[in-house]
Amino acid sequence: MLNTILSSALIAKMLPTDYVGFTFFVGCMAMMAASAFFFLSLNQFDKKWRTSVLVSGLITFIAAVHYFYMRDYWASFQESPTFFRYVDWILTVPLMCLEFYLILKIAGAKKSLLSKMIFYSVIMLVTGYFGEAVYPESAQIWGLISGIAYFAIVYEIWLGEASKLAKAAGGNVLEAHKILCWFVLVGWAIYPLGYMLGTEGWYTSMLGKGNVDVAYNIADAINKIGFGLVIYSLAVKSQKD
Ligand SMILES: *C/C=C(C)/C=C/C=C(C)/C=C/C1=C(C)CCCC1(C)C
Repeated sequence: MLNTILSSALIAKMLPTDYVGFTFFVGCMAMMAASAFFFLSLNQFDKKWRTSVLVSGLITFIAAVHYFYMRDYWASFQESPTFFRYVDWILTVPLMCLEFYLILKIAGAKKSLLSKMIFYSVIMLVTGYFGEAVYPESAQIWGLISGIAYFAIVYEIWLGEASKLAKAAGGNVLEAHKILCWFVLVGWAIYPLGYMLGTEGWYTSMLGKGNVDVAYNIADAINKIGFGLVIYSLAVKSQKD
């Protein structure tokens, strides 16, 4: 009786050698701390920048909640929490597109730019989910479609409409936009790498198998918190001028 109660305890056991579980745990704390930081800083900004910093906080907060679920899921089943992972992404990646739109609004960014970027990111994530969770036997095809959508986002911000708006805005906005572009090109590239470690395809003989969750957890910490900090410092700098 006592055993049953204990084994269905609220907190799952974590072994000291469970390094994947460790990255989930650190992920929870980092996302939570970052959210507190962004939310508590809101008062120092005027209306124009408050929304952007608020969105940074929402991104890390949504991730924090998902990390609590994912940490527990991993600890209970020693299995990738793919479903929670993609729910997290489908909520947070569009919010990251919104960040681009919000900072470029002063240069006249239109809603259509936002819709276009959200559209690409939904394609990228839905096809990625199909390859990882629904049709793993054709993971490479789904991964390819997802990768094309990813490059559409990269194109948009580096060379497309978004980059032109950033140049028109100039100053701090242009500088922040450039850093965010690097996040998307380099930081986001960790995700397809993680996907290739966790699925079967032409790349398997080259890369071997690895733990997807470690890759995704590291990428999330870099991209969600780092991205938010770029927005935060843009707001701080712009407020001074
Ligand atoms: C906070 C979460 C972020 C920024 C998640 C980003 C996710 C990606 C850029 C995922 C990309 C993928 C590919 C480009 C191909 C393989 C499938 C995905 C979904 C892992």
